[in-house]
Amino acid sequence: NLNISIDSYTSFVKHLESSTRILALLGAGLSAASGIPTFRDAGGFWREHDATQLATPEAFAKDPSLLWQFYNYRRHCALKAVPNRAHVALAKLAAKKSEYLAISQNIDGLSEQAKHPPRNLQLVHGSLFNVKCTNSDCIFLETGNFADPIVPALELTEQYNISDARFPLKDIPKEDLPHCPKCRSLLRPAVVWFGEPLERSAIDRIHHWLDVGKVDLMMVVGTSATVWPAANYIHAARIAGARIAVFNTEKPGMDDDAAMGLREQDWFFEGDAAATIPDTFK
Ligand code: BJW
Repeated sequence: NLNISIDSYTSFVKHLESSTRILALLGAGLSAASGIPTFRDAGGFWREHDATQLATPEAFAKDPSLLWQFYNYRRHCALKAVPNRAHVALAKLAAKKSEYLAISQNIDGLSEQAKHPPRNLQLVHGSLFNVKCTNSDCIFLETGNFADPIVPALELTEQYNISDARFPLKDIPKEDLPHCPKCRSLLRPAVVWFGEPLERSAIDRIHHWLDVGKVDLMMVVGTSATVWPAANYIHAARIAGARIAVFNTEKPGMDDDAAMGLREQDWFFEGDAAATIPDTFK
């Protein structure tokens, strides 16, 4: 039951199939159909907390017990979630088009689970399954830690079922939160919080990709494009000649200054990305 014209869909698929250099910017809406909450709409609250207020170094410094309960819960949900039709279709597109690059703001690991080739997937906000030391003199980083719970104190039980806001959170002593095996300082999720720089290697890789030349198509999937520098890659692709295709449940502002200000030659596909992303690559 989608309000999408066949002509517009056909013209998009034709352009997609003939495109060589395709960039995609992926956001939380891509995983919405897999049951992962987004940040800035109805899903943007965890219990009484605004998720964007929790995603800061200040919130972690103030209350590491709260933050670890938030991230351990999200690890638990992401581990139970299954990639949806859009994750799979994009993974197939990536396997088919060697010059495709997906920039994912998502930390849930669902594109990876859908077998998106790593060579054309660039995470920019880290991963729920990577942890690093909070001590800036220690370089400990662990990738691919899928333990659930990450430490015994965070184990979800019938008595501590924090998916239900009526269950109280715990005040977990620091010594029971995840610790660095090297220096014993607190560990933290290796995600990018507000005010923190993105990994240099991620930025460099995207810039090198953009420097190669013309971009045929920019796909903007399930993101509000309000967070920088990620949102700026839409603009960079436009400057490099790309036509833009937006897949979102809500129409972006038509203001030219907005990251997604759409033009005549662009496409907007309204609805759940899991239903609107074409699955044309077998
Ligand atoms: C569907 C759907 C369905 C729903 N199908 N669609 C003023 C101006 C410009 C910039 C700044 C400024 N003040 C501060 C800044 C910088 C700041 C920033 O951008 N702030 C803005 C909020 C203004 N950026 C930063 O701080 C970044 N770092 C930085 O700039 O460093 C500079 C620096 C250099 C040197 C030294 C020090 C610093 C870092 C940003 C990190 C963002 N991190 C987070 C949290 C990650 C960890 C975690 O998850 O807990 O990343 S915030 C959060 O937002 C998360 C997301 O990846 C990111 C983007 O959100 P996304 O994916 O777009 O989700 P939503 O919810 O916003 O949108 C979902 C969309 O899907 C909606 O449009 C729905 O309609 C749609 N949708 N269901 C299709 N089924």
